[in-house]
Amino acid sequence: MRKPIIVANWKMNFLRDQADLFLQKLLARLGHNQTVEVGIAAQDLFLPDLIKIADDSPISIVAQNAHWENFGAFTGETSPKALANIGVDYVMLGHFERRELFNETNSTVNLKVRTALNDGLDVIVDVEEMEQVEPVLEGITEEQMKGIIIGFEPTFAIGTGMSASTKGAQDVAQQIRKTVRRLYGAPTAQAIRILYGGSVDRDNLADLIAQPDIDGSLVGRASLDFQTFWELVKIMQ
Ligand code: G2H
Repeated sequence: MRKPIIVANWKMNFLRDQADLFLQKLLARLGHNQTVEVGIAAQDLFLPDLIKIADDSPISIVAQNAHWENFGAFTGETSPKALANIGVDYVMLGHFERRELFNETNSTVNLKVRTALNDGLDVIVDVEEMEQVEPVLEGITEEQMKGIIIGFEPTFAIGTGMSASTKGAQDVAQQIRKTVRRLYGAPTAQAIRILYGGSVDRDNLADLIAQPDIDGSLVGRASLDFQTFWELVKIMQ
């Protein structure tokens, strides 16, 4: 049984007080509900505050990126070991915007995935197409796959208001699961969580998460308004 998960990808939005208040409100509503995992992917600056606020709650705190080295002369970068050290739960790697705007490739994403897992961070690794799954997982062991969630975000749906069709999203999620089965065997394929992202909103979430191979969602724009995001969490419950 795979636990559903919804992740708010705030991208580079909010100021500190807004981020803190959002999470406080979310905690107050969510209580200790454990039927759905809720993740907040925030910019690095906000993470220490959010970790403190989410302490001892079912909310997971997610970084939006990290480097593939832990220490060294990499001005402006964030160390995955430092993220693990402050108590971050997951790091999201390979998001389309990282690939498109910051020249990340399957091979740099793969390096980052390997380092993050070695540092004890769980990873949400994003792909825009099926073909990216194998290269970003290269060298990851069956045991390490327990720390991986795969996010599928088709390029045309990212921030456009045009989600993939329910059937289209399910078809790709099923293909991804088949690829994981071929690479790691049936138990890993059965256990891994696959998320859909790309213009998820109140109108499409229920149908998407009803699909057998979609275990949750990554939500960008619709996660910036508290009430809207809360309604999405309720749909997931
Ligand atoms: C895709 C998604 C969140 P949005 O990037 O990861 O954003 O919901 O705005 O399409």
